[in-house]
Amino acid sequence: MSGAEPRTGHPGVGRVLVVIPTYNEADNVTDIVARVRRAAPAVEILVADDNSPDGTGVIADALADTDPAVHVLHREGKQGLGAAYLAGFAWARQRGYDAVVEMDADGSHAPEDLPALLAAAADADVVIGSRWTRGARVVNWPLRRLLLSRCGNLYARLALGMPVSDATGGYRVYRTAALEAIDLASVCSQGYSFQVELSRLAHRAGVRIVEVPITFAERERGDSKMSPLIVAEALWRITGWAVQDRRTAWRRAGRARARWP
Ligand SMILES: Nc1nc2c(ncn2[C@@H]2O[C@H](COP(=O)(O)OP(=O)(O)OP(=O)(O)O)[C@@H](O)[C@H]2O)c(=O)[nH]1
Ligand SMILES: [Mg+2]
Repeated sequence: MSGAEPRTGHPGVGRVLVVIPTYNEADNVTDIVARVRRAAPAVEILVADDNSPDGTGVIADALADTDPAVHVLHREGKQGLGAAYLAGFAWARQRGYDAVVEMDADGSHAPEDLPALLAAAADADVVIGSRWTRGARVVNWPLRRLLLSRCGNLYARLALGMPVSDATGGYRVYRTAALEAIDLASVCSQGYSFQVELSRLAHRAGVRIVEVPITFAERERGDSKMSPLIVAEALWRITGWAVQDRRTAWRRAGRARARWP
């Protein structure tokens, strides 16, 4: 791991760290790092690798050796996307970054969209790169993935009452000050539901959430880590939070009624 160097950062946002979680992304990591560096030269990158058997971490180390804006966080083993992001957020907060970006390594989140997300972050606490807002495009996704994402987002929005079109999307900017307002210690998700859980916590914390349209493309190289287990986790966690929210609302309503003579 190399240390963070003092930099001026991105105008209006400050020092930005793009956290890229990786597991077996040897075919993608070099390209994604180069694209981020080209698209947003003022930001830094942290590759959070879960000891990928395909040597992704070794490739990332070589990139960090030649570029002081690239850092690597080596983790012991595969612990899920959520855990990798939480470790990346903690790394950024310990080093005084002003904002962190979530970005997949597989090219689905175009680094070329990053300047638009960062521009929106100048007036927001959380920016979500949305696939389901006007102006967004989804390229080469099979119908079953489109349906899964649309239905998952509809369910999350209705069940949790969040005014967010892409609560499962994983291309985001968080101001670190907003992360302080979110109870990260309570986060329990590992897969997709991590994004929904953070959307919910941000919404409940009352921070400013803005959505920006992105062009989302299916990965071209490497294997997806998506699994039925990850979908199942999202489904039961969202349902659990919805039940919990309604119970809390009923209890509050009950207490308010009891106060009336
Ligand atoms: N560090 C770490 N990264 C992970 C883990 N699981 C997935 N990732 C990374 O998280 C990002 C998203 O994973 P993907 O496999 O692309 O999952 P997805 O985008 O939901 O699925 P596809 O759309 O099919 O690609 C990629 O950069 C992965 O390498 C994990 O357990 N640990
Ligand atoms: Mg992907």
